[in-house]
Amino acid sequence: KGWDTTADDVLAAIEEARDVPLPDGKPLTVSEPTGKSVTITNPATGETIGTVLEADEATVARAFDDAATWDAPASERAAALRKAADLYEENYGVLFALLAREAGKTIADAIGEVREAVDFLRYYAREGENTVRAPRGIISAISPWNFPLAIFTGQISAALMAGNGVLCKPAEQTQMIAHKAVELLHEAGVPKSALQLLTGDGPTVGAALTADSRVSGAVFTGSIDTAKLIEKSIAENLAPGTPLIAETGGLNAMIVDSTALPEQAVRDIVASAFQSAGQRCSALRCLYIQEDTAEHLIEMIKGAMDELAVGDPWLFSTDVGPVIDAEARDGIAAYLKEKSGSIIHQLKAPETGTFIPPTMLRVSGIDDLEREIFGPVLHVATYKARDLEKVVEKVNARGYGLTFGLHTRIDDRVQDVSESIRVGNIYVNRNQIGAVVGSQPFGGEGLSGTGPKAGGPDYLPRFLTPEAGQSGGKDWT
Ligand code: TXE
Repeated sequence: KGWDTTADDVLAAIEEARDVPLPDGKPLTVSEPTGKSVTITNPATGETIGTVLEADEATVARAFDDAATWDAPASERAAALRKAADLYEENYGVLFALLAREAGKTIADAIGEVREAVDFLRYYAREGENTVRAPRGIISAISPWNFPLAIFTGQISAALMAGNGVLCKPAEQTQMIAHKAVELLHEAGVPKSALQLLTGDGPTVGAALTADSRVSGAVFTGSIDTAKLIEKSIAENLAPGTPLIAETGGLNAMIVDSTALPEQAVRDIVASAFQSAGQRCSALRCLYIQEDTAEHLIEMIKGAMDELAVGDPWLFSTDVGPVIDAEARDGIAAYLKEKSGSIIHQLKAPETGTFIPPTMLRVSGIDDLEREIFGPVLHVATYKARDLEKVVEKVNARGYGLTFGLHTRIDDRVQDVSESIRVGNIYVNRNQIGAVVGSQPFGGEGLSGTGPKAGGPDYLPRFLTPEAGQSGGKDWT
């Protein structure tokens, strides 16, 4: 409880979880679900690890009929979410196993992810405990595969704590883990009518969840293209002003000037680019190094990359696991083939499973990145000291605004760059990695999302009806 668990406990749980049978998934709806069965594959091995019943349109329609807001006092809702946090912790072995086998997460990433999910539950329980404002109604929550437990739990726990009824749809690749999470939330006391899980695909279930006039708000994390589709569907089908919280991708940059401490910068560069196999929306995509120290730093990055162990996510020694599926692998591999002339360092990766070897490419700048490559691929550019402002302008001009990293020992530079860069999260002399629930809320600007930042004080209130005098949710987009 509360993570006073010892390392020995964790090791024992991981050992036990190695062979734990994984639960099959299905919609967890009030009415009996119907649909078709699909198999789920372990990305590291290609083996089938379970089956999931995916909802059809009729199941989604019945879920809307059965959906209800959670009309218990806020203190009762908070108690249930805290109980769910305890249950997540008690079940961490099976959650690790699901994260490793269904999502290809390394053990270190799985541990971090369970912690983050637990933090979300406790954080929103506390944030919403004293609220008196009314919920919006029924919220659709659509989540991605890259944080299949943490983002999924963060979205639904905030909406639930505000008293809404929630219909949630996980990504196709990670439906079993969502199933386990919702089972635990129901066991903790969240009513089935207030939280229904609709396993299924984007075009069927996702689209239905954002086109029904009974939806009062939606929350989404995923690709920009899907965010645009959802925005369009909401505008066409739902009441004017229906809010959408969208968190999409980024083309995240980092600047390392020649006053930076090289060992620290290199450690942070490698973590920011390759942790979670580069499949974090916060991940470093384009590194700018000041020209006079660039060659030395690039050699150091190569050395640090060589230390990365790529392979079986279940081994404690593994740093980089597979990417999520064959489609992702083939897309990234085709990109690397096209850019093969620019590759300056590349590791080896296992032949079986959907692996991409960590790779470093030389580019002239962020302009060379056509789109977000969601994998362990780092682009490196150099800049002259006098061009620092131009680099910042170029990064801003790309229109994404999620994360940005800066390594320098000049205080004025920290201030100048922080003031001019337009992103949601800035990381100075540290790794450029994600959120810390409660203390480092996370979210982007521009093409990266609509805000508000998850894990911060503005997030949960957006699931409540606006206070008197506020316009009906216009402040959302
Ligand atoms: O995303 P999708 P995909 C980025 C990343 C990645 C790319 C594609 O660049 O390579 O997106 O990933 C649901 N109506 N990120 O294809 O399709 C879908 O079922 C409603 C960044 O996996 O956007 C899933 O639950 N919903 C990222 C969710 O949308 C629909 C995380 C996300 O899938 C739908 C993931 C529709 N018409 C991908 N179509 C981040 N920001 O962290 C699909 N979905």
